[in-house]
Order: sequence, then structure tokens, then C-alpha cells
Amino acid sequence: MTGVHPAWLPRDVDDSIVLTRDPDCGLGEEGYTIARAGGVTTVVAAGEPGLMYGAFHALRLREDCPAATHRPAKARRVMQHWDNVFVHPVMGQVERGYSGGSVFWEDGALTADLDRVSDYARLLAATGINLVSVNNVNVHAGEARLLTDRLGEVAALAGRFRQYHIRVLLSVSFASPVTLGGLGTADPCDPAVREWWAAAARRVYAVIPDFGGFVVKADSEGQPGPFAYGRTHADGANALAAALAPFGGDVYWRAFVYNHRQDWRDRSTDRARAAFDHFSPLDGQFADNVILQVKHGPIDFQPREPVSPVLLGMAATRLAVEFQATQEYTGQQRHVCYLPPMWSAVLSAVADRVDAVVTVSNVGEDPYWTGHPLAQANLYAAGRLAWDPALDPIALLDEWIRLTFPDAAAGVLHALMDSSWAVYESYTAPLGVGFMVKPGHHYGPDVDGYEYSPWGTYHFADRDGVGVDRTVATGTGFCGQYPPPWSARYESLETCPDELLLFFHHVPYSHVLHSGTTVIQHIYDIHFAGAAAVTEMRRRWDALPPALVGEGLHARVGELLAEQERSAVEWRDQINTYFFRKSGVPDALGRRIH
Ligand code: GCW
Repeated sequence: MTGVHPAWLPRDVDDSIVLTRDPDCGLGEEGYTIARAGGVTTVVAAGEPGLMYGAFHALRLREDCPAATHRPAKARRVMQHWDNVFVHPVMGQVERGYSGGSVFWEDGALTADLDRVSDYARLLAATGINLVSVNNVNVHAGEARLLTDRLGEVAALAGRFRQYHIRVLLSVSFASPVTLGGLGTADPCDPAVREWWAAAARRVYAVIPDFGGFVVKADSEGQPGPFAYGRTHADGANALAAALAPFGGDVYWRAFVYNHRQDWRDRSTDRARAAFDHFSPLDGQFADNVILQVKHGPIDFQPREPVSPVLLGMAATRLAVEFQATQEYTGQQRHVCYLPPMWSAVLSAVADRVDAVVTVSNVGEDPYWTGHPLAQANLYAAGRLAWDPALDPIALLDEWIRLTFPDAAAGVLHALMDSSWAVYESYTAPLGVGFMVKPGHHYGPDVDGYEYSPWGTYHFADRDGVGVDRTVATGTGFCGQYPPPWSARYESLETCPDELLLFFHHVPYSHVLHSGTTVIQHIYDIHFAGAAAVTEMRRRWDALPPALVGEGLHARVGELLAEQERSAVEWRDQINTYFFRKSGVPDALGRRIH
């Protein structure tokens, strides 16, 4: 490394890495070439971001390799936080946060530890992330003020992120012109409202010239939105987009819009349909700097969902896919659950259609960053997949393991993690049915917890069968929201994949799966197998010499695996007992069902 020493330069870079700037190399701001020979790695890039990504890549390399060119597949690689500034009475400092408090906010104030923000920025930059939102999409009254009189705190965070070429996003409240501006309306077509947003954007760019834009959750779970004024979501998004456009900012407008006050007796309303029903009629109406941000599945980050039809259908709209690294429905960072195989399957269908990959962060003030030390792998791979959605998720796991642990521990870590998502799925809700969690906090089993609730997440189990009929022929018609070949594949019992059977169909317990076993027997088998797999994970971890991975980390993971085993047994027994009682069908293998 010659002469310069920018903030992003990894601490352990030495003369074995040569960074060279070539403005004419034609790789854009973020691309680079990298080659390694005789123990020296050479990085060439046009811009400082490219040199930075190349330097991080150099640290990942062990072997000599011929020159190769790397450019990000997506220009927008986003990490979003659900961090509150003020501790929320129900949701705490971080909504659905399982890693302690926020890295940004503490009890109503900006963190006093901005150096940790810099550390976090370096961590994210090393994975390839280049945009970060610093507050919850549920924007409460105090948090709304980050856009106005508390803007200086956002600027302070932006200053730390800028050192690592990461731009900051802010979640804003659609009602801001009223609640902050004192106007009588937030109608997006009202000229005074539009001018209010334009002035707000001008103030932001005056202090954060590289500001990335706004994230908006509107008309969703109680957040204000354009419906109150008889306007569409295109009207709403475009008003904010017009304010940001002169400065090059984007609006990340969330498609997570559904009726959360549904009557469970109403069988005609299907929450899975909601996003497509709301947004597909607006295809082509959004401004160029609006990115419609779509959860990867049609419901809500369940352990197994089909890809959202919005991501397959809105060809004239810029789209982002949203993943959830924070493990709200996948073990809450108490269970090992390596999620990239799920994300990668989604990306294989939608990567070409999206302009941005967004992940909800799993990071907090925890010393291991992510509560469960092994949940760091989800964070790492989220950034790497945003950079290159075609990367193999299991190769990424091995990359993370190699960078984090000594080689002697790699085999055990791989065995614990590579199929941990499938293991989690197997002892929780079966065959894609979802939402058998305890209401509110969403940890642990409660089969009927949401069955008679207003949230629209039902499984319809009775004495004869289980699952949601979403076919066009006899059900809610959700299958018809998919283009071919998906629509036909999901509509037909013959072609619907087993793992999504109960998402799309209501079937009798005697229905025979493609695997050859009945639904009821599969439920028993998979839950016994899932809990047993966790016992085996725990045994393997306990056999690992603590000194190899560090005593503290070994102890933390060991405690969490004990909890995972307890929880898996609880899931197994409640699910199996529930379905045994409903169906009256005994386990063919005569195992103990309570
Ligand atoms: O799954 C739900 C969560 C909410 C979250 C919401 C969303 C931030 O339970 O906590 O709110 O999704 O994605 O907006």
C-alpha cells in the first residue's frame, strides 16, 4: 500500500496488498480487478470505493489467482434497521431486535459511541453493503423528527458511514407535513404538501450531500399513508420522489400493505393477495426514483413462502426484494438458522428483476453484534448476495467460517449451519403453512395463536385436513396472481411442491405427498427428525474444544443450543399433539405423542 491511508483501509493491510488507482480502467466507481501472485495481491480500480472493495477482497484471498474483474450486480445494496430512537413501550429500542440495544440510538439520544458506528460501517462495507437506513419503518412521533430538528444526528451517523462509502437512508412518516410541518393535510397532490417535502429534502441535502433517500411504510399496520386522502400509493410515492429527484435520492416505498383488521370469519379476504392487489394496477405509474420494496414472500418472512408475485409481475416498476436477517420468525437469534439458501432461491427467480437487495439488519449493541454469534453469517451473506446474487450460499457460509474461525473448527461449524434453515423449518410449522407462533413476540409454538385473530394468517386445520386453498378453481385465487409457469405449478396438486403444499391447498391428512408419505405421517416424521437434528447439533458443538473458538463464544453458543433444543422439543410436541388430536390418526411408528 503506497502513501495514502484512507479510513476504510483495513487495519491489517500491509505491503502484501498493492492498491492502484486507474481512472481509465472502465470498471465504474465500485468495480475492481484483483490478482494474487507470489503472496502479493494487486487491486486496480477507478474509484476509491472500488479500491476499498478490492482491499476487502484481498483480505479474503488465500491462494494465488489470475486477474479477475469484479463489479456489483446491484448498485443498491441496502441494510435497513428497525431501530427506534426512544425505547418503545412494546417493541423496545429495536423492533424485532435480538441483539441488545441499537448501535445508533440509546434512550432517546444519539449513541455516545460513534466509533462503534464506524466499526459497524466497516463490517457492512466488507460485505459489500453501500446503503443503510438508521431508523425503524414504523416511525413514531419522536423518530419522525430525525427529518427536521434532529437531522444533525443523522448527519453525524452519515459522516461515519461515508468513510466506508455507505450512504444513509431515513425512514419518514407520510404524515410529516401535518405532524412536523403544521399543515392541515398530508395529501400528496396538495401543492403545499409537495413544497413541504421539497423543502425538507433541501434541508437534508444541505447537511448530507450524499443522502440516499427515504424509506416509507405507508397505510400499513397503522402507519399513515395516501389512502386517507383518497390517493394511490403511486401519488404518495411520487410526491416524495419529486422532492428527492433534484438531488439524486430514491424513495424505497414498501409494498407491505394489507388489512390487519380482518375478520377471521371472512374467507374471501386473503392476506397473501394484498400486495399484488394493491400495487399491480399501479405498474408503470411510479416515478423513476421510486423503488417498490417487496418482502420476498407474499405474507411475512415465514420459514417457507413462495416468492412474492409482485416481484414476478411488475415489469414497469423498479423493484427491491426485502429479506429479514433479524430472525423474527426463524428462531430470533436463539436458534441457529442460516438463511441464505432461502434468499438465494428467491434471488434465482428475481435477481434480474430487482434494482436493489434490501435486508433487515440483525445487529445490535451485543459484543458479538448479532446476539447469536453464528447469526453473523446471515449478515455477512446478505451483503455478499446483494453484491452478487449468483453466489452459492453454502460457499458463502464456508467463506464466512474460514474468515471467522480456525480451520480445525470449520467442519463442525459447517455441519451445524449448512442445513440449519431446513432443520428449523422441520420442527416448526409444516409444509409451508406458517404462523403457528405465539402472538405478539412470535417466539415458540402456538398452533392456534393467530387462527381467530384479525391478522389474516390462518391454517384452517380441522378434523379432516389443513391448509389454505389459494387456487383459482376453488380458493382465494391467489395462484392466479402468478405468471406462467408458476400459476399452473401452484394451482395443481400434482405439481405444487410438497414444501409449499399447505400454503396453496387445503388437503385431507390422508393426502399423499410426492415423497410418498401422507401429510399426517409427514408432520410426525419431520418434527421428530427436526428435534433430533438439534440434539445432534448440540452434541457436536459440545464436543468441540472451547479453546479452539474461544471460551466465551463456545459458552454462548452452547447455552443457545440448549435453548434451541428445548424449544425444538416444545415445537415437536405441540405440533404433533395438536395434529394427532385433530386427526385421530396415530403415528405409524408408534412414537410418543402426548
Ligand atoms: O412482520 C411484521 C413485524 C413488524 C414489522 C412489520 C414490517 C417493522 O412483526 O414488527 O414492523 O412486519 O415489516 O413492517
